[in-house]
Amino acid sequence: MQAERTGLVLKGIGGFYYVQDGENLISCRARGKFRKDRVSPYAGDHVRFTVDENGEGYLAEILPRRNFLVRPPLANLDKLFVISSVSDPQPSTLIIDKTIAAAELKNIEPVLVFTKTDLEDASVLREIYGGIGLRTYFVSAESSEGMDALRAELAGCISAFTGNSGVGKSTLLNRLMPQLVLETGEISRKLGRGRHTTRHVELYPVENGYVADTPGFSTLDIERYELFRKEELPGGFREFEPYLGQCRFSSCSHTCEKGCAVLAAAQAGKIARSRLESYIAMYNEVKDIREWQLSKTRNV
Ligand SMILES: Nc1nc2c(ncn2[C@@H]2O[C@H](COP(=O)(O)OP(=O)(O)O)[C@@H](O)[C@H]2O)c(=O)[nH]1
Ligand SMILES: [Mg+2]
Ligand SMILES: [Zn+2]
Repeated sequence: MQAERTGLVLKGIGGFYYVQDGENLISCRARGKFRKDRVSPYAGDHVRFTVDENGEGYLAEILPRRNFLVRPPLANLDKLFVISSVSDPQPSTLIIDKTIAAAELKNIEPVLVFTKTDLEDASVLREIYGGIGLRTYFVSAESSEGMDALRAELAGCISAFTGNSGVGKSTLLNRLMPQLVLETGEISRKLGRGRHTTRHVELYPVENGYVADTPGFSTLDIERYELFRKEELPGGFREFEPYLGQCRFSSCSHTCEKGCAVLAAAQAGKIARSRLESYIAMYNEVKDIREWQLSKTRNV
């Protein structure tokens, strides 16, 4: 038995976890201890492991996580790329805003990507998302607009792409990593199995970092598993920050109250109407959530 080493889990399939250790990718089994503790190693986990005399690896411990997502199962993300197409399918600002908020509240930096700019004018989206304090990219795999900037954004980070089926995630990943050949919409339609893609999450090396492909997961999965407390919800909307604490009532929910500085800012055009609408819709969804319902998806 060799000494314990540490490495990064890139994927888990069929009971094996593939751990990057310098140049090597070592397949490891999880010991019974993990099942007993009901923790599963996720892609993105830093783990301690040993390798026996036959070269078989065993996971010994998952090191503390900085953050994690439940669906898709990923740990220690630096950035969550929230991907929507400007058209085909039409974007939903509510889903975009929920996903941004989920990332913010987990201390994962959200990065916005709008794809298929060759299909439709994106000026409305530029107006809404240009002013919220997040890095935003408009890209097209057809015209190659924005591809170099996007590649630079991935450098040195562990990132995940999220977005609904058909927005162009796999197409983007294939373009960003020419050595990769992921199945895209066109091919899966031809094979008639678009809806039956596997659900294994894998980190791929890119630009001195890693990016996760999350086939079979959609932004809706993140939304469903990441519940918020109503008090923390404003933290999911960066552009509200200057106005928080300025409302007449300290208990202001920023949904309807007199003297609300957030509502006044929206009225004055300093906060986009669709962003405020998303906030209010989310507030109404979470205001009756109980503490026990939250505990399952908390980081700590
Ligand atoms: N016009 C246009 N179509 C695109 C672009 N990117 C992807 N597509 C098409 O959109 C469809 C879905 O792409 P895919 O990468 O499979 O989406 P995913 O489900 O998010 O992985 C495919 O038919 C792609 O060819 C783009 O920039 N412009
Ligand atoms: Mg795909
Ligand atoms: Zn208020």
